[in-house]
Amino acid sequence: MIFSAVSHLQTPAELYSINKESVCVRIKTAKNDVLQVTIIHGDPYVWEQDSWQSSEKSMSLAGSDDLHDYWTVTLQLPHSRLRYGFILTSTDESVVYTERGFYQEKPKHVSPYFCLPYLHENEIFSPPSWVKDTVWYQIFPERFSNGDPSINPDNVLPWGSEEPQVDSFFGGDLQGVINHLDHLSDLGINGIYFTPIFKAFSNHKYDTIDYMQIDPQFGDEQTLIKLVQECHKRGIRVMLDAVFNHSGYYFEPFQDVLKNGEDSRYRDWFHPHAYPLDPHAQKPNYETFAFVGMMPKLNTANPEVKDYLLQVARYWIETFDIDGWRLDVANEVDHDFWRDFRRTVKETKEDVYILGEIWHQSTPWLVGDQFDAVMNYPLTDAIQDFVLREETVESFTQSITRHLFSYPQPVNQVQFNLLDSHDTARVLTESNGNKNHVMLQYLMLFSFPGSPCIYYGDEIGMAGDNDPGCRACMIWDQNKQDTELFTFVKDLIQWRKELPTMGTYETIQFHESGVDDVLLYSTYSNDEVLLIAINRSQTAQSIVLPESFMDYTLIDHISGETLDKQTALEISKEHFRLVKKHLS
Ligand code: ARE
Repeated sequence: MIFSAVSHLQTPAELYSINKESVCVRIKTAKNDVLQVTIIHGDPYVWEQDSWQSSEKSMSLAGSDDLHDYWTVTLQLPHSRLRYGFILTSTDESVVYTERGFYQEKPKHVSPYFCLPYLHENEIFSPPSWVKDTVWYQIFPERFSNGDPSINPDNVLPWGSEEPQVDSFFGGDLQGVINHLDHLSDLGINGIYFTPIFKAFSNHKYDTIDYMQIDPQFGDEQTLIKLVQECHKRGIRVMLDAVFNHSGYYFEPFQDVLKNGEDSRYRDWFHPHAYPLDPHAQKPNYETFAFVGMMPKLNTANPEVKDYLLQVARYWIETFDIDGWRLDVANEVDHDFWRDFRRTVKETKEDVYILGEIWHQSTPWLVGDQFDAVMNYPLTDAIQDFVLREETVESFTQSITRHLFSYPQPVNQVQFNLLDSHDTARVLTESNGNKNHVMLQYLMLFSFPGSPCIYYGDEIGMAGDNDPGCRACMIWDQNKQDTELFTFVKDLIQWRKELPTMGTYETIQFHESGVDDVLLYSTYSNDEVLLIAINRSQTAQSIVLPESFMDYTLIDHISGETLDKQTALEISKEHFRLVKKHLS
């Protein structure tokens, strides 16, 4: 047995509570090295004479990546506490693995075993329950629709008249969103993520001037109240974008420091290195977002700054009843600030969704005291690597397994999943215009755990290179919209609502398809099972069904066709199959 690969460090992904009465325990071993893992478990205080009383339960092999097998088990905890260890069995030996290393026999005393001292309800990761049933739509307000020309910015361009530049203005506003809510309802989305709407200098509004005012080019407080009301009437939740890592250049406190230098009462709201501040230097003499002098980094550890920003966070919830905050550059703000942010926001409205913008592995922010989720760009990359970049099925399943097992399943189920955004090229452009590949990516996005997001215009086939190309005006001329793609995305959203095995399931299992270009996986929710086959190739493929699906009546979810105990599955070129196991 390869002892060095055996690992259980009680990380959040290896020991997490599902509710007050049960926990999930995971352990990883070298790939194909261990035949069986059994967990030894019991209440730390149940002894007889000097011997700890424990039980044993088999663990399941839940997945494998290129290096490890992942074993998992769920335990019920009568008294919210637990001691546990593992019996590892390979072909030629069996050992006991505990917090103090390996033993040949089960230690009689409780002290070497791993310990979960007490499971506190207020320490259980508990995202808002509505998120896993939400399909998001991201709107860049300046480019969705111009509903009120009376508030156009001075240098506004005719709608869609030219490719967007970094400083273009086309007059998109909140009234324009209200005017098109039926398009969103028809699509079936039930959440909108708005990039910033507060008063700022640029067209993207990430350079805030006033955190307490809606940008006049987008509308006023009454318009936002009406927008949120109209969304809520349609069962659509509303999430705004909080830019707390930095302010804009024209933010009054920063202007004061520019003017008064170290005599300014706001100098500790920022991170100056020298005076006078020089915003136009190649590398400014104060902390900024990236090296952008127009985006001075806020000192969120300063109690005055924290109080101010927490007041902002509370104000937009209390006044406009918003349902979520997306947190810009979230990984560069201190954890202590985010802990206080969560307390403040959840006190104001307990089921607000807190979404951090982090592009990498984010466990330190997802342990229940800060964010509910992050923007799941690693999933975006994995999906594109398989569909667009010829990554092998084996390599894809290994990387996605590693990613999914790096988080507790409750975290995976509320991650914000996306194919693109205002910070990336659009999915159709990334797919070199291949609409079938776009559809396959959307199917994967909608069939993995998490809450999927559609970037405005993708549903009608808009293309666009990376920022600013991906921020073109929404196309409202139906003759220029890809209605076939719209219908497909609409169907996907409907299937997701119909099938608990799309997105909100407990487990996912990958199968050998036997064909290099076909990805085959199944998802399990209670007693429902869904098999998903994705063929990225230019030719129709026939795959042998997994053993566990043979001798069963299967139903094609799209055609309704009954597949009577057959052993193979046909998949058209660049297409997919959704097949349900008929268990009754
Ligand atoms: C402007 C230009 C860009 C240029 C950039 C250089 O438009 O073409 O590349 O300046 O700094 C906002 C505007 C942008 C603007 C930017 C700076 O929307 O148009 O770009 O301000 O003025 C990293 C961060 C991530 C950040 C991206 C942009 O981790 O937080 O960079 N995203 C947020 C917002 C942006 C916003 C800002 C931050 C600033 O979503 O819209 O930009 O408030 C890899 C890395 C990521 C990196 C990512 C993208 O994957 O892992 O860390 O994200 O690439 O670069």
